[in-house]
Amino acid sequence: MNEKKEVGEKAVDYVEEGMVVGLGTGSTVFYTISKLGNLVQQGLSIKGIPTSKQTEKLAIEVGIPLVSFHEINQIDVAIDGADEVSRDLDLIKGGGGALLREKIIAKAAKAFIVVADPHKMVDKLGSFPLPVEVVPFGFEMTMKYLQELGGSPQLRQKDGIPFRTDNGNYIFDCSFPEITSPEDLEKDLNLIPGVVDNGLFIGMADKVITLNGDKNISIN
Ligand code: ABF
Repeated sequence: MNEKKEVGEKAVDYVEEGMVVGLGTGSTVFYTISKLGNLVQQGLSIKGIPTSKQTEKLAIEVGIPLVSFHEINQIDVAIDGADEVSRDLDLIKGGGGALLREKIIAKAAKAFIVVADPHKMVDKLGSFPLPVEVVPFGFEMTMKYLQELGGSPQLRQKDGIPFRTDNGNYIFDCSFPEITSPEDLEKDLNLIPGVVDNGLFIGMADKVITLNGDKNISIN
């Protein structure tokens, strides 16, 4: 079985009858959502709240009933992928461009479970360029402020034009020579006018499902 499928499907063990489930975005949680769809067909009653339009479409395809924030008081569990996972279970997310909705949903969830193939596990965050979502207005200035924080921002492009998130914003993929304090960097970035949010998820993950050196499921 492929690694993403193995860890993605394992996450359904944490979903119980009647739960509201935050549905992440990406190629690993794809398997979680697909398996949840099978379980729904077999009679499991859950409601999903998607982190992106792409996931909304997938959830509808596999038959998971969806809800919006105005219909719920809380999310029982959110399940999502990551681009990097540190030993402290801090994360870089946003490679797929859905970081803002992912963070809103992870924050609102009683439990936040990350599904990550073993290549995502790192000693220290920062090899993966940090995605930073910015409003288009004045993005040239926002870029300068990102540089002043030590970053090398690249405006994400798709088909030769700036990539737009589901919220209509741009993404800077921002390399830092070293991320010494992810907590401080997350806050400093979000203090820049024009920055909507960034892909550092610090102290948010309750559990990470991955594979260990022997390629067995490992729950951290
Ligand atoms: C998502 O998972 C995003 O934040 C991230 O970009 C993506 C990457 O993971 P995968 O390898 O599962 O596609 O949550």
